[in-house]
Amino acid sequence: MKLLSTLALACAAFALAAPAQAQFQKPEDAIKYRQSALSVMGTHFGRVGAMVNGRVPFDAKVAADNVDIVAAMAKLPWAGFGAGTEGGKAKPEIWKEQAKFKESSDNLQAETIKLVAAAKTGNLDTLKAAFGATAGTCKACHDAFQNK
Ligand code: ASC
Repeated sequence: MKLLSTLALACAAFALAAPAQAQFQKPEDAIKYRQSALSVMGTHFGRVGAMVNGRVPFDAKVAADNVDIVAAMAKLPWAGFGAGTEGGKAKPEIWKEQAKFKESSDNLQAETIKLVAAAKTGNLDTLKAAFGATAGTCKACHDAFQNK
């Protein structure tokens, strides 16, 4: 029993210490994971965009629910860009300019936190401004790090 719990603790410690890419069995799994998170994020950001751009009526509750998902998704893709996971639409610069890439992902996450706060106000103009700022971080990162 003591041996088992020691083993369990050792496994847990290893899992916590393991680098992010070790969470994926194959590079393709990491690529699929980051593309999936970005795709879900884009879907829900797009639903907010439709309201912000007047293509669908503004509904504050729907907007708030969607930006919550955007903010949650914004945390995820980065673990899927570990060493040896080059591919997809990712430019090699991601691995050559890691500090800049990290800064880009941090910018997005910071803006999505503001976006969540903006959606909670229920004010469309406030939401519009935060949506634009968030979209700016998407674009900046795509311009620098995504092959078209
Ligand atoms: C979106 C989406 C993106 C960003 C980007 C902003 O809705 O899917 O990748 O906005 O187009 O420029």
